[in-house]
Amino acid sequence: MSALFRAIVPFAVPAALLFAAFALVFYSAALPPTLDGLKLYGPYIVLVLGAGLAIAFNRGRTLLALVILCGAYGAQQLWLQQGLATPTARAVYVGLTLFVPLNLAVLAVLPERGIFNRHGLWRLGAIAAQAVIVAWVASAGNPAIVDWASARFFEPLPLRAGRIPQLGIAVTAAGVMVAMVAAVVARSAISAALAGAIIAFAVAAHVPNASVTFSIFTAMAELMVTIAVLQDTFRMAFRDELTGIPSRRALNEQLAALGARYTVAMVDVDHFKKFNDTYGHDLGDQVLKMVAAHIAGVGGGGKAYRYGGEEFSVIFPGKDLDEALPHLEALREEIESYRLALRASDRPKKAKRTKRERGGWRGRNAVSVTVSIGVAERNERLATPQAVIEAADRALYRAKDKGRNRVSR
Ligand code: GH3
Ligand code: MG
Ligand code: MG
Repeated sequence: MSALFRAIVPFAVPAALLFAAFALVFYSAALPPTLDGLKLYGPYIVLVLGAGLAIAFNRGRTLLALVILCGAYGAQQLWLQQGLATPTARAVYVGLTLFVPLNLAVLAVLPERGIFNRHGLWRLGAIAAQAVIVAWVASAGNPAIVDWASARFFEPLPLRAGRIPQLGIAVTAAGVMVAMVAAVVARSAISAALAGAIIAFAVAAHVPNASVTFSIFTAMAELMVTIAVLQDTFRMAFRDELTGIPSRRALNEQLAALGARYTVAMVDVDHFKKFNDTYGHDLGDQVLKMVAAHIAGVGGGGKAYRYGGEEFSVIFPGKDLDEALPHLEALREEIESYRLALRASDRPKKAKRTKRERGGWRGRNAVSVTVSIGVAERNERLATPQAVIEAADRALYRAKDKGRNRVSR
């Protein structure tokens, strides 16, 4: 349930803005005439807002998506208002319906590489090259390419009413899928926004000569990628990048909001320095992800945070120590019995066998780790979150002293 919820969350804003776009178009005639300028200049206004934000946060993909969407709107204003009767208009239209969804989908899977560097320049150059190709096809008056690109490849498709060529529909559908998968896999708001932007652009392109509709839908698409900057920035601030669980900053906010009864556990991976030395930092990272996933799944309403390095915190709001203990004990056992499979390249060279390995503690093709846990609850003596954390830390040291792989209070 919560996994499904997490997968859906990034799509909430694009879905709401799509809905808003339909509502705005539906009621646009009823809007006061003083808003007419807004209807036609919306995409330019959002471009300025969004580009400012994208530059301030160094978000190259957002800036390029804004350029693409606003450029498409500019092209609509220049060439498509009179419909698709002329060869130029048809060439521009076919170019837009192919290249806009294609590029937005590509941006959804590309890594973020910032703006003012050679990556940004290359990406901008690739987009400009496509614009040049469309301009060349349009001005050379070569209808053969346009005819081919807008051909009806698949006759029985019941899409006669639409103007978007079948090739464009195929690119749109594939682009939406690709962007959605990227959004779910990377839990990325910008990829989700790009999926929404492809859909919004398809609606706009469906009515190429209806300027207000085109304007509203492209402006909403721009708004999607702009808001995604804020969502992704928020996520970066409050989620730990490696493990994907909430970060120290989120922990501090949670601590400040706690009531009079809660329990704090500090979890520390045992002998982790040695693990890194034996298996390398990359496998160490993988183990940290695995450990974090287990801690995040702890029962009893415990909330997991990466405190730093190989240390994690679990907060049990409203629970006392005795209520939290069984869940922490279960967590410790779960991590102890979990085996992480090794690829051949991860296996240690023969010289680097550790003592624990020889003791049969690890299998040959799998590794495992243990954790020590210190627990403390709030009471009259430990009245502040800071004091409770320190007490949990002291309990953690006792767990280490007693031989590790245990829960101490
Ligand atoms: P102990 O059982 O006493 O906790 O021993 P330890 O080796 O785990 O303790 P120590 O705090 O000395 O070592 C922590 C190690 O965790 C040091 C560092 O190499 C490793 N570490 C911290 N953060 C990361 C990380 O993000 N990735 C990886 N791979 N290792 C990390
Ligand atoms: Mg440590
Ligand atoms: Mg440790």
